[in-house]
Amino acid sequence: MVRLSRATLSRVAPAARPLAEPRVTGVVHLGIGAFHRAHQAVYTERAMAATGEDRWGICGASQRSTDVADRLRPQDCLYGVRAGDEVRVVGSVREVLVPGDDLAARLAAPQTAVVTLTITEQAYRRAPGPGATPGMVSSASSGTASGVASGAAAGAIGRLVAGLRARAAADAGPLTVLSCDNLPDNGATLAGLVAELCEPRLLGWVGENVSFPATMVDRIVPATTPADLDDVAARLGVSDLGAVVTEPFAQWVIEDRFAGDRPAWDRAGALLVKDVRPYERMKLRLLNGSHSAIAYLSGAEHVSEAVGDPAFAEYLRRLMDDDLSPTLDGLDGFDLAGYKESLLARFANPGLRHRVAQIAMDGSQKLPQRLLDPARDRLAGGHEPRWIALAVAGWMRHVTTARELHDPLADRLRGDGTAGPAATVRRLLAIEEIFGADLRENRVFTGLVTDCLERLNAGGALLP
Ligand code: CS2
Repeated sequence: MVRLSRATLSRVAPAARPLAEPRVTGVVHLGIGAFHRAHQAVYTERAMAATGEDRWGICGASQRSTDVADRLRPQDCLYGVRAGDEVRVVGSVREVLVPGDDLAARLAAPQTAVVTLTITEQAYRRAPGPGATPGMVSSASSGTASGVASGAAAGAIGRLVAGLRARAAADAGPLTVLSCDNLPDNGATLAGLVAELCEPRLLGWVGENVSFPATMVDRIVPATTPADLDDVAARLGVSDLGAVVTEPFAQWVIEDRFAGDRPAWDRAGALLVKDVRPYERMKLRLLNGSHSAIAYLSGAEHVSEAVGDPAFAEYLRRLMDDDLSPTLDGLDGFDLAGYKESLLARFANPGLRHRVAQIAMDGSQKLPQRLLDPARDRLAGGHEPRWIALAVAGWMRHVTTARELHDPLADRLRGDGTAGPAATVRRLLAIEEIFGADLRENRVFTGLVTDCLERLNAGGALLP
């Protein structure tokens, strides 16, 4: 089968061809994985289609490997997105960079007006130290230079700062930097980490020229499998090694605080608002929190199988209703009950082969904002967040028993496998980078998690 490219596009059904053919690169994206290709790249293409603009092509950079470049470059950066039964070739990506390419030059180009990032939670990690704070990310912006993140400095955020330095030197104009990672206050968090890596002069320039709006992004995008590639090829009539498979649903809420020009994402369905926080909390806690609970408790291989089990679906309802929803505010007039039902329906989508192992990765970086912050809120109100405690105990069982543990803190999490539940809970709750200094002191929380871990180890049912 011939490979997808501009030259072979004529073989693709007209309705499945790109909506736009940008001639200028206006957006640089750091972390061009499947999620970006199925989310921001799609919004950006639709925005261009809605306005007829052709200056919002995307230059996507990979953080570590050449895999995406190897797949997309031979295809002129075209790739298919299948959502439900619909497949369409997306045309917004113009270039893919690999580590070592001159990303700073792209960030310094005057036509670049926006930088988006999907670099995953762990790229925002701060090194433990005097400036590091419990729950790391949520208060990163209030840290001091002594807490500069080793990961952030060496990784994507360091590369972003190098690009800002080049842009300042070129006097190339204002820039908006949009974190699209699943973190609370992702804009301010990123701004704080950037500030820690800037010398005073650069910091002054950033303060005047760069904004870091908060965003909430949502679309379930499982890692692409060989079977997905075969399926998309059969539907498109050309082979496509860059294809992604996702759900029909997509949501993007963006704080309306741009430093300069931007694609008309509002014309593509994105919501531009004054305050993202209510949406962001709702999504991080209800969707991502449930996802993590599924990953550590269900025992299923795929999310859809987990929620197909009525007892497990009932557990998720209680988790959302009793422990997570009461911690949300600012959603007056919003149909929260409908949102929760729609989450269960999205999770149940049998067309999405979403492996729970994918969600289970990097739990140490996900737990704080998804489950521990709401647990704190409930504890502070005198409540017992027992469904959250169960998910946390599930995570503890996972990190102490998993054959392969994919987590930046793996070495500290594993343990020797001989400790009983109480000792395991004590040892893990002492890791301040995850649990802060407060949760281990909280008798209610410690008791709940210990009970739950005992119950899980004994093979007990999730619901009493
Ligand atoms: C998931 C998210 O892998 C995970 O941790 O919870 O990637 C989730 O699918 C997305 O945030 C959905 O928007």
